[in-house]
Amino acid sequence: MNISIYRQCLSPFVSSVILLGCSIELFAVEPQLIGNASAPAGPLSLWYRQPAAKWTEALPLGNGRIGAMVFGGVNRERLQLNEDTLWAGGPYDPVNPQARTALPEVRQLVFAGKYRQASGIIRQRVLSKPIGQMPYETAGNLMLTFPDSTSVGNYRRDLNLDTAVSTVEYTEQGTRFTRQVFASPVDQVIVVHLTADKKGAVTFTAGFQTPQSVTIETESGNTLVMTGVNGSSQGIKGALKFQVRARVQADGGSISVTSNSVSVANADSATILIALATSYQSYDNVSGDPEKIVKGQIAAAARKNFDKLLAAHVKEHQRLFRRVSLDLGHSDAMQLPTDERIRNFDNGRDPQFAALYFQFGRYLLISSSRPGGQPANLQGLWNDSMNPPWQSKYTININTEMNYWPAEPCNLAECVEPLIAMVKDLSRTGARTAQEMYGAGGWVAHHNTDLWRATGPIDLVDSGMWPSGGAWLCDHLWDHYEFNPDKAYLKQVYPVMRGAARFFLDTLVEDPTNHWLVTNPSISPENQHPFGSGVSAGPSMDEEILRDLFGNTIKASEILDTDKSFRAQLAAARARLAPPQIGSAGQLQEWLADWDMKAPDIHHRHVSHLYALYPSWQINVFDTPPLAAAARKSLEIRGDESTGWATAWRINLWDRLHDGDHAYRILEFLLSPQRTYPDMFDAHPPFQIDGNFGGAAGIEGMLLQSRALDTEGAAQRFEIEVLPALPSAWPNGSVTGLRVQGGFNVDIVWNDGKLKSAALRSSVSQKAAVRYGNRVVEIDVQRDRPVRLNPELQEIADRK
Ligand code: FUC
Repeated sequence: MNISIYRQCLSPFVSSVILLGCSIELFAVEPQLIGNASAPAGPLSLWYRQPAAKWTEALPLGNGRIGAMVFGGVNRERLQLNEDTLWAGGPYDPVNPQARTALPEVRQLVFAGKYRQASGIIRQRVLSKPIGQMPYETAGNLMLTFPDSTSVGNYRRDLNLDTAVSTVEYTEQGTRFTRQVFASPVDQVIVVHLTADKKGAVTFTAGFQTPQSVTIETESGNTLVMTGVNGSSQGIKGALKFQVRARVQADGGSISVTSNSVSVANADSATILIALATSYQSYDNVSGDPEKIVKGQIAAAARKNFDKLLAAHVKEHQRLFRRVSLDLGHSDAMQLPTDERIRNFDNGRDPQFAALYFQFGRYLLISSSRPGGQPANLQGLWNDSMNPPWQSKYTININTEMNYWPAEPCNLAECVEPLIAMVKDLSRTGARTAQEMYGAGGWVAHHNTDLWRATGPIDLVDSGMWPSGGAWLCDHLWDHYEFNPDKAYLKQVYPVMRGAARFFLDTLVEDPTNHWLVTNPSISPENQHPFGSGVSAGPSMDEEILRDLFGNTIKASEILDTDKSFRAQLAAARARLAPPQIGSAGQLQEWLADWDMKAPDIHHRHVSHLYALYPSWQINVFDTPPLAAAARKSLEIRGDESTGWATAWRINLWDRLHDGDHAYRILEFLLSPQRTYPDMFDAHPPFQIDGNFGGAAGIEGMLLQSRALDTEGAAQRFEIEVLPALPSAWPNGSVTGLRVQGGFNVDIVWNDGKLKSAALRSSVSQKAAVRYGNRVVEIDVQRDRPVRLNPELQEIADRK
């Protein structure tokens, strides 16, 4: 720890700090809380009768780019701050130049069954340098210190998902204090508004505190300024400048400053505007001017009053959030604080809590992934550490994909834009990796990436040596087209899909036993087979991902009417991929050979080979019943309870098998204190946001699913299934505004566990097959004219 960091940790606002590693858990003395505050109005709030004692009790706010975790302390408020480009390091290229000669040797060893030896060579000569990627970092905290109170009444803090505002309220000696906080996507500032119901009652001191290496000063008699350089990691020097500014405004009373604090005394109300920026422009350009950016943002926001800032923020949030409503039933449990509802969810008497969890997932995506920003990372946007678990990076062997599972069906297509932008970046950095490591064309990304779009294999052989991360991400480029058909968009991303496919045409090799085309070397993400390693050729997941990548790229080229000969090459290679196989236990095989039951961990959290069942449709109950039965067997062998994200994946898989009650039992575990923290963040454990998103997708998949049917050439046809896996726990309910492939909007109402009505809307005239139970009906949907269907799937007359 250098001296400047040491100094910032000893700011006057910290009553106690652990100096080793500069941890900033605070032991502020909080007052006694008296009285039982009641639930806030409206069903879509998280709320508590006490401040957050831990980070996973604090409430997340974000505008897709900057965010805060609000603790809600009475004597001391902590707003933990993030900016989505504040990562360690700078532009770097991790490719190991020795890989090019090592890989042919590895391939031979794998085909000869010498897996341990192959692993040894990969470890020494193939893995990247450095062997890890860069961590996402906290910016630090804005601390607000209030005059000490010894007891307060009617304390409540909440997060309203419908307005994206967090509020803290309490009464002290007859005065009611209120604090509102939000992160505005319109004005690009975090706004804190402090009021009291008596004049002259607002008094506090604001100061920054951070584990970053920074200088802190005050400016213009009302503004705190923190300026710094990001951390270095694994020999990659910090190359980003950043600045955080907090401007304090007061109505009435007075403002004073010291060299590192701003104080407000006896004001009627106060507003703090917080802006954060770094010099990051792109993965290879760090020449931005953060000071200019934050100064401009604060100056523009300061020209608006609080009500205007709030109104613009709420309007923009609701534009996205209100597209979908979900009603799963109401009960008295809705009056309880959120932490109690998590403890009680498995008593089956709180159906609205599942709807709240679903909407919290949508809220988190809106708050952590907006156009122009970075995609949601392992913790979305929120992180209080300089080296968080798994560096809070982008793990693309499941976690990043899962973050975006709810996006399209839950009507948040815009939120996918940062992911699409990242995949475009990866197609550039990954082209270098393809060429230098493999001597191949196209592009490749292994199991992880970071802000700098590193694409080489990292960490351990059994996680890193996996070439299919970029290929899986391409599913999301294609899904975005299918859910929002727009040829101009498809034209833009087609070269990226083509490049991903090109890499595999250049690197697939023939498996000597069956003559299938397989990846080699590869792994089945993070699972070991029985021969002391994870390294193998053609693990099922790779073959499944490539079947989709090649199939989708062929379809895209047909729709765009381009690339005929490349399309023919893809079709020929696709026909030679290894087919799914059923093993001796009746399970879907995870590897080319029937190794599953002899693997060291048959309950492994990853269920990679079940990719074919979800998110893919290659295996499904309609077209491939024996394979669906084998996938079911594999799921039963793996078991229901796992880490947060792995539990959420299992819910989606049981949805696809049409077993809503089984999916629901797993949902009960996901929403229990074992997998859900008091602030409803998902517990891997530790906190990882993928489980929140996978859980939201799992709830959606109980109500609605859609798939592309096999069609020739450029034609496309979709089947929309309503209530495919409705659990008996939710006999009555309704949902509006969900989306399916083809670009339809769907509303559903059900009663006594049965469909009452379904409504379809589309912005273009088209046909769709609609399925409910065993009935499938072809429906003609005219542009912008909703079609309502009864339980027999007959049109209800009035076509307004
Ligand atoms: C994958 C998983 C781990 C964890 C990590 C971030 O490697 O296997 O469980 O979620 O990503």
